[in-house]
Amino acid sequence: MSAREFNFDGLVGPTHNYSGLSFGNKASSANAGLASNPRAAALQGLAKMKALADRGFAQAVLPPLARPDFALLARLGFAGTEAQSLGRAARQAPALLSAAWSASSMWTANAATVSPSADTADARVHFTPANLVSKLHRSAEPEATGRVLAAVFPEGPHFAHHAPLPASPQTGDEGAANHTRLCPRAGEAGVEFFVYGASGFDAAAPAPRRFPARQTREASEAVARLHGLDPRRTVFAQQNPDAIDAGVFHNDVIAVGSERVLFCHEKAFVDQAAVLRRLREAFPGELEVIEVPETFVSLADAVESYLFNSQLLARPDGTMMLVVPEECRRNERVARYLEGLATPGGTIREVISFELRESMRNGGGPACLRLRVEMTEAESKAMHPGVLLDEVLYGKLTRWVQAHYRDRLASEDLADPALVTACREALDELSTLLGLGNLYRFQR
Ligand code: SUG
Repeated sequence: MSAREFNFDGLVGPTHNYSGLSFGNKASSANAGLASNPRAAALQGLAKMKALADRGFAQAVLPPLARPDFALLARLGFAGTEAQSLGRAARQAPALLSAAWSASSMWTANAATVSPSADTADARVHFTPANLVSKLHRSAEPEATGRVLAAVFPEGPHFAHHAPLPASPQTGDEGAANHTRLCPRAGEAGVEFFVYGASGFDAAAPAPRRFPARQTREASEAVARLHGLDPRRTVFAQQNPDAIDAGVFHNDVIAVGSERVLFCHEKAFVDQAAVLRRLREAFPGELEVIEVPETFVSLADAVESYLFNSQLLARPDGTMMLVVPEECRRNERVARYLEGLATPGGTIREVISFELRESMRNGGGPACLRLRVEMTEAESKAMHPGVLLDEVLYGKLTRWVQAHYRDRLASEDLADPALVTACREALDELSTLLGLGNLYRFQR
């Protein structure tokens, strides 16, 4: 059956800020305390969406979650009026306050794991929101994310929604950032490739020493079971612990795959040759692997440039395009590698870059900002159409950002009740603009 990949980009929320909340994510730590520019961040994300939509790719948008998360603050002992809760948290535990304000839902690659109907036992598209237990600010996302996904993809004959996995470190799940789907062509059955950082139970298994592994093997296996995947076409592999220790906190910082192509660093996986052999055996057809050697691009360069956090997109004529962040042009070795990559007869024919500096400073590149959902025509007709990005929606969202977003946000702003009001007004208008009704709790 024919199908199409849709990219659902997270719209950057009005509270985008740099709070250094993600130990193990080097950009997040390095930029902690910097003033952010939420307006520029949102416009940069929208410009990428628009450019890809203009090139004929199916592009949609997912709304940000409402922040600050007062329920999180209350659970942490900051009760009282909203102003009191903000004030107390600012004085007593600024890191917890930042967590409640984080706009991290923008990185929709972590929203959920999605399996297309061509791979699942009941021929429905399956969604499991990631529990994101590894970081407090991210662990506050899954429930609301599940509501957004259910509003966009109504449960029924086409879409199936699961609850996030139990919120324990042994079942830590980071969603599509640690999951790659490969297939001969959109719509055909493929291989689902799950990459975990450590085992939740096996203390003797290899594990990173410096930075945490966020995804466990047990979580990946649970998602595969829930989605009804065929074990013969499901491959599990462990991420190289040295890569995690070099700052590769998600697999999508070291590998990206699309259709019949896997683009990865040579140090992405434990026992990489065996992993690639298993993938080739499971793949229904000829899998092409572009493996980048350390001598061309070191792990450090991969983390600095986010070369592999690119979007590998199959163009309508079947050739591939790579969407990279501008940082790849700024890194001399990566820029040189990319010059040789796109050739007229080659697999990747074109490389285009985008300025996503605001998101990149928190460790979020082009691939982090999008959740891929492959849908047949019938499935795409069953989804909520209001989030599909066309010229008109792009214009509306751009004007909405310009009207509501600040161009500077610093840590002292997070105690300001006026920012709460401004965010609610913005999101209230957004839910109408996207036709999503009363999506947010504060609207009820
Ligand atoms: O979870 N950064 C995010 C970046 C997520 C990137 N996503 C993928 N690779 N798919 C994270 O570490 C930083 C927030 C702060 O420090 O304020 C943050 O959450």
